[in-house]
Amino acid sequence: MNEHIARRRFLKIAGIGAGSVGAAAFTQSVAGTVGRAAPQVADHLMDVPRQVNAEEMDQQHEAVVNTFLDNAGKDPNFWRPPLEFTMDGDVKVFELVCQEVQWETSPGTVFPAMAYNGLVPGPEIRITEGDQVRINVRNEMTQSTTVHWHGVVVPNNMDGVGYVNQPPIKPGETFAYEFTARNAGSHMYHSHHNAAEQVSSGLLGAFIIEPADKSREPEVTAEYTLILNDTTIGFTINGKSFPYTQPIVANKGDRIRIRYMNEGFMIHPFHLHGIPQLVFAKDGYHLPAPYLCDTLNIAPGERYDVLVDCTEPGLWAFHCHILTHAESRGGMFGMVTVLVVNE
Ligand SMILES: [Cu+2]
Repeated sequence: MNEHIARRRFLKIAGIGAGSVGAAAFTQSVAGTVGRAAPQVADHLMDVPRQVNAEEMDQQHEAVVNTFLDNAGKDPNFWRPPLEFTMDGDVKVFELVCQEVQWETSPGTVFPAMAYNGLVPGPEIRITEGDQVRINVRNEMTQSTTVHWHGVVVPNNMDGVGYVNQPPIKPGETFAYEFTARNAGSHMYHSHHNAAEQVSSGLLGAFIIEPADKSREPEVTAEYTLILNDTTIGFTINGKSFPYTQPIVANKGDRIRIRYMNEGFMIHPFHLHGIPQLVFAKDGYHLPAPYLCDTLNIAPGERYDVLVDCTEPGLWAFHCHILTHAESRGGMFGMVTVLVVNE
């Protein structure tokens, strides 16, 4: 890319704000082919025939990047706003509804999916250590489900494994999960009934418990949660595949926090170009010795918290480094986004 084009692209998304909050209820527009089967890696590798010439291949790669730039800032739910709650005495009450939906991951690619409150992943639930919570889970799907609070210390009968801790929540039923938040950190919630199908189809979300003592938290300009998923609806970050992922937009001098969560079946080594990542917590627990890296391997079920000091201006690719999760002959796809550092 020559300098002129690079500058134009940089300006195109410079100035887009950090993760939007307070967005209204999300309505997923279904523009493409409904019910398309999950694309295999081989399909992606072959989506540009081998006989195309270099110019045609390059045009397709450029078009995908341009779609990403054009879509920047246009998905207010990509960085999930925290779920609203009501108070019942001292208890914070959240409502989750499980539904079968059609979910578009990238332009024209729509999958049959499962959603909490219409979103894949579900809404972020964010509370504080010591909070008493009740989460009412209503099942409007055609199969039973449960919810497991992954990483969260809960009473045994609230752990959400079908027939181990509770009978499954049958279609049409509601189950109330109640507990007090005891361990701060970056946690998750997901189905634990027919979970291989239900979690990979979208029944997953971030469950963040902020520490009661805020002095334990690093000071940051902004924070972003990247939930990784694979298999049933393809390689996704927060339910979207490149070019429908969103960039992280920061200013030079900012310090940002990224919470990684892997809800997929595969390991995803996340590589940030240009700037190292300081890993300071694993599975919600602070590390005794934080460490720097440029590629962080995230296994299924794991969460990592990292800090990025945005010292280097420009557009920095940020992607899974298993390259079949990120790029094909047709251009970048799947687990790819960009960190934009404005001068
Ligand atoms: Cu990957």
